[in-house]
Amino acid sequence: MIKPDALEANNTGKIIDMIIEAGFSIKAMKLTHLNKTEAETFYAVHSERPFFGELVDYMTSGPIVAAILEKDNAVADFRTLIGATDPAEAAEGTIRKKYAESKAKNAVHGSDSDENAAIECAYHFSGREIVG
Ligand code: IDP
Ligand code: MG
Repeated sequence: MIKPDALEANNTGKIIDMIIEAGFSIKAMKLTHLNKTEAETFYAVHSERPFFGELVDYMTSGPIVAAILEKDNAVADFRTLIGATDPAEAAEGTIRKKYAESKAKNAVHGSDSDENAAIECAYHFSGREIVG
């Protein structure tokens, strides 16, 4: 996902360019606006964390772009491309180093495992058959 802060700052196109330049192919993409229930469901794994309310408020504060990306070693390579959760700790040249506002408003989401990627893809694009 490209998160609300990045859309608000008009960084969507630059972030998509970086994703394509890094060798990912876009298999599906949409602009959407999560409601509270959707954000709570998507981030249910974090429901006990102290920042959960802040995270849900932020993720519902504006539109997002959801995408399904394909690449060999996609999960690990995408996390390398986006950088650490906190932009202050993200490596130079990463998406979060360039475009994240803060540890909370950090421009992009990446799945943390192949299993969760499949769940998250289905969450955003349910009913759509993902080929290849
Ligand atoms: P990740 O996005 O790098 O995988 P996670 O630890 O899975 O990081 O956290 C999910 C999201 O929750 C982060 O991307 C960020 O938006 C938010 N978040 C994580 N830690 C904090 C925090 O300490 N304060 C506020 N928001 C946070
Ligand atoms: Mg995570």
